[in-house]
Amino acid sequence: MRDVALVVVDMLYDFIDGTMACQGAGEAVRNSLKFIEKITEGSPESDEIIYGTFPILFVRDSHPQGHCSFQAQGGPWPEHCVQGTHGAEIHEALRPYATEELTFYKGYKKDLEQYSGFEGVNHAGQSLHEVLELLDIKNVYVCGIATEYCVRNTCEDLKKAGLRVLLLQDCLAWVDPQGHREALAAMQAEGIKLISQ
Ligand code: VGL
Ligand code: ZN
Repeated sequence: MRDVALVVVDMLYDFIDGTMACQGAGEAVRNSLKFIEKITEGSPESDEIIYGTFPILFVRDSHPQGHCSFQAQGGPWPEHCVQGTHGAEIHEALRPYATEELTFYKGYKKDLEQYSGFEGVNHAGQSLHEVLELLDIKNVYVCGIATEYCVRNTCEDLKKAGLRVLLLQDCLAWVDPQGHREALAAMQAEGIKLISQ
């Protein structure tokens, strides 16, 4: 199982209980944590996935003040995930699994909306895509928020790059229930595999 990774998209306080609190977020965090606990156990002797051999990559929406996606600037969204605020932080239950090298920021340019985490960059300037290639990852599990926006765009870019994408459908939260269902159906039709853990 050395070519498998998990990508956790935008499990940040503003999307969980903040200015853009999404439906299902509490469940999504609990189930993601369960999944992570499952994949990080096992022993070197077994075929199980071993802690540390299963990279967990985190995507973080990270906006400057006055970002173009905010309503005050004529965008569609309330102010959210402003750099340096609590709302932009990864949920504390998941944070122990995040490392600097495997945390990728997006939406940090004032005039650019970036739903997909694919081109997100870490502090060393490497993109998520680049790091997945360096790690020789062929299969990615994806969980996160919001299904219709950042999760969908990230999954589609991963799929287009030739990866096998396994979407953890119990580990998602959404802006709108119908939008969530439609996004799942569309992704499934594109060859993204929906799985329940
Ligand atoms: C997102 C809207 C604006 C997301 C981010 O993470 O899905 N949605 N910024
Ligand atoms: Zn955003």
